[in-house]
Amino acid sequence: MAQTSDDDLRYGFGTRAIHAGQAPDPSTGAIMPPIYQTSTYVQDSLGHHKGFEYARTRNPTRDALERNLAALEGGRYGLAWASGLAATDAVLKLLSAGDHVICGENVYGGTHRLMVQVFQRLGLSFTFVDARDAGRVEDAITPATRMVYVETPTNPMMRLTDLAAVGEIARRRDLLFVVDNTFATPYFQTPLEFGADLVLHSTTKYLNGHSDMVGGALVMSRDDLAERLGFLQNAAGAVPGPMDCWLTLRGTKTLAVRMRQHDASARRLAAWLAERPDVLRVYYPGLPTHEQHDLACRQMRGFGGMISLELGSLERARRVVGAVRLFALAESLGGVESLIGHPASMTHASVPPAMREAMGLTDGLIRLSVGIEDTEDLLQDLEQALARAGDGP
Ligand code: P1T
Repeated sequence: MAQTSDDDLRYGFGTRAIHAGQAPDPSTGAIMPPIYQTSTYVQDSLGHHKGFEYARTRNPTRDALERNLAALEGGRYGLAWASGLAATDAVLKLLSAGDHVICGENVYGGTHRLMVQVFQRLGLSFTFVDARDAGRVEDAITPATRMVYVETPTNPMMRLTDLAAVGEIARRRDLLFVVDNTFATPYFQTPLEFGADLVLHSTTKYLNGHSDMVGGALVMSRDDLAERLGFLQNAAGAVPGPMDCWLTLRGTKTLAVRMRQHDASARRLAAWLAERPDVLRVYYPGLPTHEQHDLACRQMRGFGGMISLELGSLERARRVVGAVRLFALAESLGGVESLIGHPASMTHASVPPAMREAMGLTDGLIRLSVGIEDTEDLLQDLEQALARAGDGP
């Protein structure tokens, strides 16, 4: 686990993104942190080494990434993982058999799968609630509850959790509050300031931003959590390799400028889509018609690049994803290139159909990850795809 310095936290976001956690290499002056592609470190003598013993435990490239991510989230400690789900896996390993978790009912399908198909078998129990309503989170608390876990905005319904309200419940009832901040990124939202204990990322997405690796991260300020999660990182070993850490570190340098463009294009596309009669609903927190738009304005500094659309039927969804030319049909999100996905059959296929239907995750829903291509090109691509898909069912 790597720790931020006061120096790292002194600057504005764009400056931290480029400089925090990394200094020119002392031996050569290389401005980029080297990729320490090594499994082990030679020790001077028994019990005497330079702070690095074995690369599962520590790696200097990973240290730099962990410090950088912690500085971006405004936390003291960062921990990098082999994937976003490896980070979630570590968070759940903070608990013991018999413990209960309250989870937002809309989370990434793989998060739901990990909870229900892996950790439930090991003795944890889960209640999935509509976390748009903080009251429902509080009502679900039992004597065994230890953790509240939410995504905000959620994947793919773009629902929000009131971070201050749930943060206050978690503090009062002594529960760990975990927030998956993958969709918003720290550029637009910093959950630690609202009382979250742990911020989780799939760094695969916006933080890396170039769709060329898979990774995860946790950021926190509490010493006890940093110590235990650092222990778990080494004990269970789901660590990212140095090359992937380096790619993520290169990605975060441009996070601020990329997020500004994702956000600007998504706002424009969402407003345009919302006017079209052949699009039944647009889910985007930046739209004044989004039912939690006011909350978005209170706890977010922008709305990001993810939009979901209701097209009314599986057939129309199929035609639109088949007709786009620039948007690529693929899982994942947050890269510079625009992607289109069908959550019901792709990212959320492992969520039981009844649960999907109940939250509006229908077979007619498609999800856009708006990239940073020219906005007009993206708009024209969607326009021709919707026109070719027609109005029919
Ligand atoms: O894929 P991985 O790096 O393991 O991250 C899992 C994860 C965690 N949290 C959120 C909000 C996510 O969206 C994801 C991964 N999501 C996709 C692959 C997707 O296309 O939605």
